[in-house]
Amino acid sequence: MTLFEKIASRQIPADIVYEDDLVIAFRDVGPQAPTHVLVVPKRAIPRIGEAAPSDHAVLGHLLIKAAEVARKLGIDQTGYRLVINNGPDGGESVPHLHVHLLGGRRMDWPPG
Ligand code: DGP
Repeated sequence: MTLFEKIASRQIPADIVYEDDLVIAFRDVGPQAPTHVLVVPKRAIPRIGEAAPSDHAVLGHLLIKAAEVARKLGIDQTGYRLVINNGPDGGESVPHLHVHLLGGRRMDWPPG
C-alpha cells in the first residue's frame, strides 16, 4: 500500500477535507502555504507520467474536485495554484499521484 492509500483507508490519520468514491483530499503535513491540500486518486497511479488512457476520467475528476475544494476552503476568489510533481527533478517524494492545492498567499513565478 502507498502512504496515501493508508491515509484513504484510515491506517494513517490525516485532516480530510473532501472524499468521494474516486478521490480523497487532505491537508499536507508540511504546508507550504496557509492552505495546502493534496487531492489524490484513491486508486494509486504512481505519477502523471505513468497515467494511461484508461485514467482519463479519474484525472478529469481530480482537477474538477481540486477546484471544488478550493471553493469550499474559500480561496477561489483570491486565487490558488495546482501543482503536480513528477520524478526527481519535479520534486516528487510520494510515488502516488497527487495534485497540490496551494492558496492563501501570493505565489511566486517562476517556481523554485
Ligand atoms: P510530492 O513531493 O509532490 O510527492 O508531495 C508529497 C507531499 O506529501 C509533501 O508535500 C508532504 C506530504 N506528505 C508526506 N507524508 C505525509 C503524511 O503522512 N500525511 C500528510 N497529510 N501529508 C504527507
